[in-house]
Amino acid sequence: MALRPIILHPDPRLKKVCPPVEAVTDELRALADDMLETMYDAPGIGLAAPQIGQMLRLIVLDCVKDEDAEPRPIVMFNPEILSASEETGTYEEGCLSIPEQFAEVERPTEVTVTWLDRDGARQEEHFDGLWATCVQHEIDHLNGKLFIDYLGPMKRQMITRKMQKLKREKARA
Ligand code: K1U
Ligand code: ZN
Repeated sequence: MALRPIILHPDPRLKKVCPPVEAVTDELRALADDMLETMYDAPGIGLAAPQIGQMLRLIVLDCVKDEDAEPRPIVMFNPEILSASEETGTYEEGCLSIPEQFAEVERPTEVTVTWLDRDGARQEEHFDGLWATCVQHEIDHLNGKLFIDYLGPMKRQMITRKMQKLKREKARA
């Protein structure tokens, strides 16, 4: 297993729609393991393949925040939202590709998602709370959408400018 560098916004790879995975192979299972390791190391509660420059529909998540509770890593190939609640809620979201920036985003509070698991078997599950927010955030990454795309143009531009500055500073260091 290996840690993968996380791509920072702005980057054209974070704006692309990713194609589906055709088959779940050993190589893709190894990639998913690297993504989980990278997510836990960050630390984060989710990670999408394009965030490490892999342009395919793969996300990982584990929204168990209590350090004393059992972790619940989930690997989803080709995840799809089957239904979303009419009820919406706001959560202050962050993103590993936009470090130290947070903003309230409104999304459905509950979603039902289907995906292929690491054995290539079809799964379906209903998510609420932070799990629902996180899985929607990660699926957005597969469609080239970032949480800042839900904000007004002024806020989005302010965050993008901060990130451009951060990337310039990192490139000089
Ligand atoms: O996709 C990503 O960039 C990961 C992102 C997921 C996410 C966070 C908040 C709302 C929706 C989706 C993160 O994990 S940011 C880091 C974070 O939220 C966190 C880190 C450590 C402990 C708890 C949360
Ligand atoms: Zn993100």
